[in-house]
Amino acid sequence: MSKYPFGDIEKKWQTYWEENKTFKVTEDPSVPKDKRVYLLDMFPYPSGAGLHVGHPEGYTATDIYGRYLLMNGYNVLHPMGFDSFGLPAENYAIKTGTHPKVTTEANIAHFIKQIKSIGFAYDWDRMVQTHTPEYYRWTQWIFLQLYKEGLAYEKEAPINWCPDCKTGLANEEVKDGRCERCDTEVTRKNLKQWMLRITEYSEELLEGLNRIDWSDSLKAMQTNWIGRSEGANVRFSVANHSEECIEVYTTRPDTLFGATYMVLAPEHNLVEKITTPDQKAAVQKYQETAAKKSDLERTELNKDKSGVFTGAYAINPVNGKEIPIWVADYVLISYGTGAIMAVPAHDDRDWEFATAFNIPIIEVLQGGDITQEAFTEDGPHVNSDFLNGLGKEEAISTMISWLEDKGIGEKKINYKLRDWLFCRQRYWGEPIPLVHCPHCGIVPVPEDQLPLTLPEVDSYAPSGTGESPLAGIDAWVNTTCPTCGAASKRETNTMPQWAGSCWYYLRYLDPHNTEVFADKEKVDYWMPVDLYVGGVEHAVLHLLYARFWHKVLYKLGLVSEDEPFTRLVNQGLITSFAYQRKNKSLVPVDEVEERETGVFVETETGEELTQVVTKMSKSLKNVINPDDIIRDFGADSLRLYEMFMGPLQVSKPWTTRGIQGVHRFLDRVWRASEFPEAHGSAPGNIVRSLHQTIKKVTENTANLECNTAISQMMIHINELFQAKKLYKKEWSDFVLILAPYAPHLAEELWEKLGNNTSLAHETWPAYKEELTKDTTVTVVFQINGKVKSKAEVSPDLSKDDLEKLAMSDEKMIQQIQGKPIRKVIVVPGKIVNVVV
Ligand code: ANZ
Ligand code: ZN
Repeated sequence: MSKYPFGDIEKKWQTYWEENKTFKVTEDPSVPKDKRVYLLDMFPYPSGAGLHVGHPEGYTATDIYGRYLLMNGYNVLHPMGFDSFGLPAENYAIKTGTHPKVTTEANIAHFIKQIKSIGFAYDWDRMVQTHTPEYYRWTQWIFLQLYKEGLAYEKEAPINWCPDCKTGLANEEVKDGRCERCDTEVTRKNLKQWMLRITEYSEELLEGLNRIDWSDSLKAMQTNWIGRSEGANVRFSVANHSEECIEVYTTRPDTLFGATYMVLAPEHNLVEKITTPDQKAAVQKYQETAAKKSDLERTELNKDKSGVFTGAYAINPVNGKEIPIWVADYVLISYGTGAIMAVPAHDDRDWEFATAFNIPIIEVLQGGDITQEAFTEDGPHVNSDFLNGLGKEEAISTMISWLEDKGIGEKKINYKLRDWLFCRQRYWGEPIPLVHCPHCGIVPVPEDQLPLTLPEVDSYAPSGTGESPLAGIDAWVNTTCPTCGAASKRETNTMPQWAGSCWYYLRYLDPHNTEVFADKEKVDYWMPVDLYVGGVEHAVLHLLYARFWHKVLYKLGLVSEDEPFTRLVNQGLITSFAYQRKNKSLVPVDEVEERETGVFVETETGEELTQVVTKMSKSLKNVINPDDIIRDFGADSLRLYEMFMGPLQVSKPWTTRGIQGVHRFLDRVWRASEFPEAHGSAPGNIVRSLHQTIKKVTENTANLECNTAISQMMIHINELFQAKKLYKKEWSDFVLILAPYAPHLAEELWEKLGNNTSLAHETWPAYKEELTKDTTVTVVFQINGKVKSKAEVSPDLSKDDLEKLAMSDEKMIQQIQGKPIRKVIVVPGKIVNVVV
C-alpha cells in the first residue's frame, strides 16, 4: 500500500492553480448581490521571523469557507497582501545600514513562498504592499482628504523620549518606562505633531457597533476604549480670585455636598495663578516630577497617592464652604477639564488621597462604612439638603437642574477616546504630503504630484533633535510652496504604521488603478467585507482606526456604507506546552524528557516538572515553524490540524500527537482511494454515512465549525474501511466535500477519478435528508439501571413492542429470574429499564 505522496501532490497542484489562475476573481455582473462575498484576512507584517502557526489559523478558516462558497455558486473575493512599513525593518537598517526596502522585500518574498506553500485560494493578482509608492500614493491622498476636512491638525504634544539615544520612541519601544534599546529611563518631550480628530467620530464609532456582527467582547473592548461617560461640568469660584473659576467634570454631581477638596492636574493653567507664594516651590517641584510619568503610571489605582496643596481655596457652591485646592497627578490634564471636585466618601481614589492627607470625608450616600473605604454604590442621599432621601439617578438630575438654574453647571458627555497621534519621527513610513510655507502656512502637496516618495538617506539613525531622519536631507526638505512658490520646507514626520492598514481592504478591490484609490463601481460590487478574521490584538486600535477612515470616506461619498466589516471573528491564540519547575521557573522543551506518559522531568536535574500552556516563545524553544510541519506532514495536514485543534475562536495548544493524528487520517483517505472499485450500487450504510457526512460538513463549514466537520469526515472514512471497496459515485462526492479542507489531496483524487480540470468550481454535493436517517438504532436493556443486553431495532419501534422485546431477551430473562417486576421505563430508540 502506497504512503500518500503529499510532497509531490502539493507542489503539483500549487503550480496548477498558479498557472491556470484558478482563483482569479472578477466583478461578474451576472452574479446577484447576495452571491458576492468578500472574505478578508488581517494581512501580516512581513517580519524577518517568517510565518508562524498563528497566521495560517485564520487564513485556513477563511480559505475553507471561501472554497466552500465558490462550490456553492458564490463569487468569492479573498485577497492577501502585506502591511510592510514598520519599525523592525528600520531598526535593522539602523544597525546594519541595509535599506529597509531591501529587508522588507526579501521578507515579503519569503512570506509569499510560505503562504503559497499552504495552498490558499488567494487571487494573487490583487496583492497589495503598503510600502510601495503605488500603494502609499493613495494613503497620502486619503490623508489629504482628512486634512482638507479639518480632521488633521498640528499640535504640540509630548512624545516618549530617550535622553540617551536622543530619539522619540513609539509606545511599543518603551518597556516598563525604559528605552527598549539602551534601558535608559524614558522621559517626555514636547514636539509639534500631527493629530487626527478621531474624537469627532466618537458617537458614530459607538453607534455603528450596534449594526455589525462582532462578538460581544470585541464590541465591549471598542466601547470601553471610546469610553462614553455622562455627567456634568460644574464651575467653582476661587476664594480671593474673583476673576478665576475652576471648572470640573463629574459623573456624580449628586455628591456635591460631599466635595471636601478640589484637585487640579499638574499641567492645569490655573496652578500658577492661584498657588500662594509659600507653596510655590513645593508645587513647582511636584510639577516637574509628574512631567516624567506616563498617564498609566499616574492613574494606577493601587499606587500611593501623591499631591501638594496650592494654598488656595475654592467655594463649594451648594453650601458656601471653603475647600482646599490641591495639585495631584492622579488627575489627568487630557480628560474632562483637567480638574475635579473630590468626594472622598464615594470615590476610591479620592478616599485614598483624603486618608493620606487628612482631608475630611463627608458621607452623602448611606449604605457603606466610609471609615473603612469609599462607598461607591447607590443609596439614599444624606447631609445633602435638597437631595436628602433621593436615590442616585434622581439626585443627579435634580442637581443638574439646580446648577443650570444658577448658571454654574450643565449636563456634559465626555469620551475617553483621544485624538490620534498620527506621526512618527521615523524614516520607514509614508511621508506626510504637506509643505510649510512662511507666507501661506501649511500647504498640501498637489494631488497630481503624489506619491511624495521617500528619499534615499545616508543614515537611518534618528537625528539627535527628535526629528525624523528625513529632516537631515536638505535637498528633500527644501522645496517651494505649491501655492506661492516661496522657499518652503517639507513636513518631515512620517505616518505611523497604522496608516496603511486603515484602508487596504479597499485597495484589494482595484489594486492597479492609477486614477483613483479604487473604482467606485468595484467598491460597490464587493463592499462591505462579509467576514474579517484576525487576531484579537487588533481588537481596539486597528479596527477603530480603519472604521474611522471608512466613515470619513463615507461622508465624502467615496464608499457607500459606513461600516466596513459586517462580521468579524477573532481567532484564538495557538499556544504551546512548556514545563515548570516547583519554583515556577520554566524549562526549555529541549531540556525536558517524558519519563513515562504524562511524567516530565528536567533532563539535567531529574526534577519532576508540571506541564503548562504558554505563548510560543523562542527562549522556551516551543515555537512551531509551519515550514517544518509542511515538510514532514504536508500542507493539507497543517491546514487540517489547525482547524481540528478546536473551535476557531478559542485558544488551544499545539501538540505533535495531534498533527500526527490528522496526517494519519489523510493517509487513510489516500489508501481508501486505492480500494478495488466496487460494481453495483453502494450498500445502505455507505450511502447513509455519506449523506450524514455531506449534511454535517455543509452545516459546519457554513458556520466556520471546521473541527466538527473534520470529525465527521473521519467517521466516514472509518465506515469505508469496513467496506474496503471504492464506490465511485459516493467517493467522488466525498472528495468534493474534502476539497476545501485538504485541497491538494482532493484535487489529486479528483484527477484519479478521471477528471481533467480543477474541482475548485465544481458543484457542492447535495444530500437527501431521508438518506441521512439511521435505519436501525441500538436500544439498551437495563435491570435497575444497569445495562444487561441490547438490540438493533427500527428507530420508530413503539413502546409496547420495545417492552415485549426486552422481556423476551434471553439475557434479560436469565437475570430477572422470575422476580416480580415493579416498573418498566421505556425511552423509544434508546432504553428499556426494568425495575425489579
Ligand atoms: C466627583 C465624583 C464623586 C466622581 C464620586 C466620581 C465618584 P468617568 O466615568 O471615567 O468619566 N475625573 C474627572 N476628570 C478627571 C481627570 N481629568 N482625571 C482623573 N479623574 C477625573 O469618570 C469621571 C469621574 O472621574 C469624575 O466624577 C471625576 O470624579 C473623575 F463619588 O467627580 B467624579
Ligand atoms: Zn506659500
